[in-house]
Amino acid sequence: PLERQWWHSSTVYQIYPRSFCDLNGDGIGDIPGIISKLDYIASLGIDVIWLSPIFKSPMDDNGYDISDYRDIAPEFGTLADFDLLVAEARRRGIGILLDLVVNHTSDEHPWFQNSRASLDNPFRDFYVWRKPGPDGGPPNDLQSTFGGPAWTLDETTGEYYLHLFSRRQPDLNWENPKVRAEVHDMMNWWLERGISGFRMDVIDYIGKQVDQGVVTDGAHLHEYLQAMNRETFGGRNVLTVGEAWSATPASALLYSGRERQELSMVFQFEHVTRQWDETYGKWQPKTFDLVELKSVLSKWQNALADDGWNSLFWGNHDLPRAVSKYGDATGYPVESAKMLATVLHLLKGTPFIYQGEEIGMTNMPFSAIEQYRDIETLNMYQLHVDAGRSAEDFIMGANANGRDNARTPMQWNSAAYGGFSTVEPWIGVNPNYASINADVAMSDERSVWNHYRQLIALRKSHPVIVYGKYQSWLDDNKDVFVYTRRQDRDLLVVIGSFSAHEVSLDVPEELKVSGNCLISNYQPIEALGETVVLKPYEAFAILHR
Ligand code: TEU
Ligand code: CA
Repeated sequence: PLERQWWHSSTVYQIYPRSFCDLNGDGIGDIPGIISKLDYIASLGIDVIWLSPIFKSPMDDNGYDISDYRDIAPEFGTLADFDLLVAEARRRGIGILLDLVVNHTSDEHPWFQNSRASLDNPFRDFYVWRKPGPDGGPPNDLQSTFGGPAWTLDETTGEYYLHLFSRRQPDLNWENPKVRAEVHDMMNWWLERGISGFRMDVIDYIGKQVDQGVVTDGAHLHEYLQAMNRETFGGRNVLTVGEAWSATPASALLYSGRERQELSMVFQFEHVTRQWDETYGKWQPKTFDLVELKSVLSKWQNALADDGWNSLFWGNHDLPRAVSKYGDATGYPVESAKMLATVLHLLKGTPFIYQGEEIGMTNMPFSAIEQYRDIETLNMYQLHVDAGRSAEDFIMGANANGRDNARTPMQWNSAAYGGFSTVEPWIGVNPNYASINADVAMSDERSVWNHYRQLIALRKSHPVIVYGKYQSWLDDNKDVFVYTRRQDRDLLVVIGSFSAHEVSLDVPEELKVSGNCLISNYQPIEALGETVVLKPYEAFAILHR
């Protein structure tokens, strides 16, 4: 039987602190800025905030390279600011998730400074060191996600160290029980400060078996997660979500199965990677295919129907803006953003909203590589150009799928820099800030923001949305997503058109029902007959009892 958890009916809001709100006028978002926007977040109905990393860091990867796990990056504020944020959020019924980045640290972390100092330093085995290969080169051909070999030679000791991300993000050696103990200790230190859980960065990597070339789903991965659960958050009623790009429905059940004592849920990315080119990955976007997207979403809904739990998201700080990726940011920005919200938030699972998604923020039309900030984009640009690919082609790919699309400053109002800061921010502001911003959104009851607010409230008032059995319909229809949720006498029919044209839909016999229209992005529809003609990106949900 499914034991009910508080986070089953919660909605999580992800903040990328660097780009959320700058209160001290240095062009970089900060914690006092977040505190100043808690009423905005609370009025949306949010239950939990996930903060991308706020810890001390040289910011090589904007904080995903941590040099001190127990202090706040000065550009974001102080520990006192953080404690105030936790208290002020709790006062509004909002919990704080921290981003646990423990597959690797920054190369400026004292552990690594020690580890690289000498072969016999006590911290040597906190990281993954190997002798050069027979040709004097890297020990094996593991590659970094950010381009190039995953090994860098350290002159001092003449050995290579592993970094599956940037060379300034050395991988911790999780086979070392001292590493695991230090991580557990640090996690408890933060749990004692009143946080509500963790988002766990590339957690599928921590069981890596380097000499076998195994990076994800290593032999000890779930053993480490069960130990982490036992030693830290297990006894507390907190939320844990593991980022696992490698997750499959089968492995997701290992991470989030109710009897597993591991995590609450994982972020899986199959709906993202299916849209990537086999050779160039995300830098060569494929044309959008709704039938494929629906089949992936249905697969995951069905796989975790009776055990485990899904996370639901379109975007995050690594992904392009939802309305640009899956909707129609030029033709029907408001209708398609609302449609995307509707079809995602009425699925079974916990929805995650990425900052700005709730006001329909769009991708950023950068035209030159100099405007980009993301280390992944800059590294891959260099590799593509060195390999003879045209800069224009790469920029087109970065415009479509680059991570900086999600990292332009949050748009608060029509003042300079979108009200994010009083000075030129660390990255360009989207030129559409005067029309797409929180002020405009909150004052317009037909706004994307209000549509999200309604969806978040619906989840709290209708158990069929939280626990209803999912069934997809018309799977081969290339324009429309149709699914139902069923619980006791409640039948929820959800329909969303992904087309910019009018679409006539033949309604399946079982769905010819009438009821209460819970939400719609045009006029409410209360009954379904033989056919229904859907306007561009029309979406609605009918609750039939
Ligand atoms: O991302 C994991 C990760 O692999 C992504 O970088 C993804 O593969 C890539 O963006 C797709 O092109 C996590 C964090 O979310 C990301 O921001 C960090 O850069 C990365 O780990 C390293 O900590
Ligand atoms: Ca600031």
